[in-house]
Amino acid sequence: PAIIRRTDYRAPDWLVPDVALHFDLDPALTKVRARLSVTRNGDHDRLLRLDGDGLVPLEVKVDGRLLAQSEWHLEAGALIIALADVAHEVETLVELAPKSNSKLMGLYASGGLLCTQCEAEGFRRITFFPDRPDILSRCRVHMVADKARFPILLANGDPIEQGDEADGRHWATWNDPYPKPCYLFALVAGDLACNADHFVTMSGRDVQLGIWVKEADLPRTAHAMQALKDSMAWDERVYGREYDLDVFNIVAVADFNFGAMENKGLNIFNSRYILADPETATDIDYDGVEGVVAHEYFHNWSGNRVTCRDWFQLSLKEGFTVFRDQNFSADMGSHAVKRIEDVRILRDGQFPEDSGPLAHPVRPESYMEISNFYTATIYNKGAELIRMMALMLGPERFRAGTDLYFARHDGQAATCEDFVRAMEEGGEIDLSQFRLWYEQAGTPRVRALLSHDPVTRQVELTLEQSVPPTPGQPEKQPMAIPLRVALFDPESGTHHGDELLMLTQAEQRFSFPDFATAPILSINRGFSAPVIVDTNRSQGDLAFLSAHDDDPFARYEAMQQLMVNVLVGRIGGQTADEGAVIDAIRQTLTDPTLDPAFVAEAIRLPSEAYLGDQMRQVDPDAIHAAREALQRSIGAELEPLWRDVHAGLKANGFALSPAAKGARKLRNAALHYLVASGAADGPAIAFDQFSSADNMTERQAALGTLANGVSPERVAALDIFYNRYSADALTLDKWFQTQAFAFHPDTVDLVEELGRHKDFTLSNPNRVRALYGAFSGNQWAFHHRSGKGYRLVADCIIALDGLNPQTAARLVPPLGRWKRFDTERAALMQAELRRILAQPGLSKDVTEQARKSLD
Ligand code: B3K
Ligand code: ZN
Repeated sequence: PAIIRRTDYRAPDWLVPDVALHFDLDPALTKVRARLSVTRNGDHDRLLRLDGDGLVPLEVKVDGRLLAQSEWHLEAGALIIALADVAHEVETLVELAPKSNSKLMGLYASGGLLCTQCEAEGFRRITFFPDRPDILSRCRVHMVADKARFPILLANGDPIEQGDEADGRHWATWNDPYPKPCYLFALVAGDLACNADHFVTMSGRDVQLGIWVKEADLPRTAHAMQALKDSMAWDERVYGREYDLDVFNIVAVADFNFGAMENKGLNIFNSRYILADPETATDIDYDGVEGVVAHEYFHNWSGNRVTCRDWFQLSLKEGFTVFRDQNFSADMGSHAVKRIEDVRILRDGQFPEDSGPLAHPVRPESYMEISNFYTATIYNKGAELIRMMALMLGPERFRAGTDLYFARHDGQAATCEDFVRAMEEGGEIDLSQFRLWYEQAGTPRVRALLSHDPVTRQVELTLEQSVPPTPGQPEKQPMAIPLRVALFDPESGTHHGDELLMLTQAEQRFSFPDFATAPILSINRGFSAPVIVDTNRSQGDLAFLSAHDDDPFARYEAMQQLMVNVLVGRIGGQTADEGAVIDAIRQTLTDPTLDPAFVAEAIRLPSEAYLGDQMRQVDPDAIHAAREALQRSIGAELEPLWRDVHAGLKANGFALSPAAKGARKLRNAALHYLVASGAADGPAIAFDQFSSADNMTERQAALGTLANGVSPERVAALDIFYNRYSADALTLDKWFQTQAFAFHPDTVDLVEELGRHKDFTLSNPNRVRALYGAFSGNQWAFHHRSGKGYRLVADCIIALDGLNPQTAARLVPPLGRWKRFDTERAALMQAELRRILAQPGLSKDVTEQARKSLD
């Protein structure tokens, strides 16, 4: 397969200012007629090339004249036509079979619906078109379908007209007045019910809102609707961005490759990010709905009004939009807890990517298959880049920068460079060196050494940075790293202000005058830069910060570092003292000033994967054993406290307030430690919570806790859960996922069995992710020394590749971590990658990921 390079970008030869699409919809056979007005872009004599993927032109017309077969040809799926003048009308007719489209790209069928997914390159599976994001077209869509099976017909923009035909069919026409790239095209046809509401925008326009789902799911749409209205108001207030059409529709579908899609005026969602009620959704699910609804809504400006020039600029819309949704969610709940959660996601998902064979810059230089670049680096590291700029600029100047960006590029296909330039000009700052963040892959490491001279009373902070080599980038330049720092007086427990230091050189010293005693360093407060910081702080310093730091992230971080030090020490065979960890947890648990949601985060042990990431060679068994042992000690030493917390936080009835969510989070953490303590009544207490809970947050936490053990309650709870929810796909996913995540000695065998369960299917991406995606994130089980875990995942990738290559490719990266493991495991992982690559007819998606993973 060909490699596409960023520097090969060329402006399009032909533009398509207008397009009219006519769909004759049927799951078995859909006819698509497309009429494109095309105009020559510049003075050249190049042919018109319309991308196509698996399409056969049944008719090709130019300016109304039917072309002979000799007047066009196909080249790698694309339709090539010679045109004489500067403007023409080109018409094509193709046929599609949506019900046999298992890739879920283009037009496909899901649970009786017909729907589309075009980003990145799905539109070429619907009709011949120059499928690149820098071609913006006004689009009109006419749909005809059987009225009984498809009573609702939706597309982008505003509805114009509808009517019935004599034969039981009906039609609808939609028009989108905003020129847009074809990846934002969407249509939906089906038997859908609507949660209808409205929103009055800041200039007083009334927008009709609709969330479309299967009738039975209507009661589960209230949270999504509230999130939508909150997002609309937030974007007006915080960024001055108003919605621009008369209607905004969201449709939930069960089979979806991704979380959701921001199609103009018609967002299409994976149903797991729309449907929520206390019976089936956890608090994390509720937050996911709120965050993804906001994310897709925010794309209307950061993505749709201003789109991307080419796919190398993907983070222009994704990094910025993630940053926007993170801040929205923080405003809806707790800033402190949201920041901790986001950093955890970054460390668990992006840091490993950045240190492995698939590492790539936030603005990549090349790709084989763009679907493989919807990564944590583009999304989450990209958001951190925006966050650093916002921090360096401050709120007013950052807003001046975004105002300039939106004003200057509205209606355009822009680049990351355009964004940075708008920040520079609007925010009056020089970002020359900062641009390296877009170019250099790899997580920078900062070494921070603090020294104090009692005679001169000077404190000196020495900062050294290095960026590790990554594929294709052996040498790195020093980055511009904004670090928020404070120096604490150990006596009083206070500090003199918080400073933003700019580390711009490989090594730099900062002096602070007038300290009678050596202060304690609090650094990278708020996680101001996405870097790894090594310090010379003692366990005592960390214990101090875990009790006194007034920056919640830094306080959490001190506690985590305290735990990491003990665990990494023990994994390395040292007898590291766990007393400091237990004391810090006791102190945190009994501090009445702290938000329970923060406490729950702070007392949680670092994940096995995060611990693995701290080691040169990952030893999954030693990590598991050390972490379990520490958990048991914490549980046993503080058992009475866990009992109190667990009993004391039992709520009297369900509420979704931040306080109620925080209480559930801490209560679940207490249950977890209580069971981990080995107390004889642990499983019974968990089972009682499982049975009596009036919400999924407590029910699933109890189930997860039981699933880790081998008690009789485990079996009972899993059976009860299955019987209660087997008819509800989203909730049944939790049953698969809980078992795949479980720290149970037989997880590998259980996952193998679950892969053969009658409710398991490769055709639903959520189900695949619930079983194999979760399993490959379970370090201890996946890396079982037998290699069976690797084989199971590779078998799944091979089986899924023929159906849905995009989802198959997302399962490859865990197999690519082999360099970090012992030679036996590494050999087993490489062997599975080779076995995958040896499959005949392997997709471009999996080929790219597996090849790079072997390097
Ligand atoms: N923009 C979509 C991504 C769809 C990717 C498909 N390969 C979702 C989002 O980021 O909002
Ligand atoms: Zn997005």
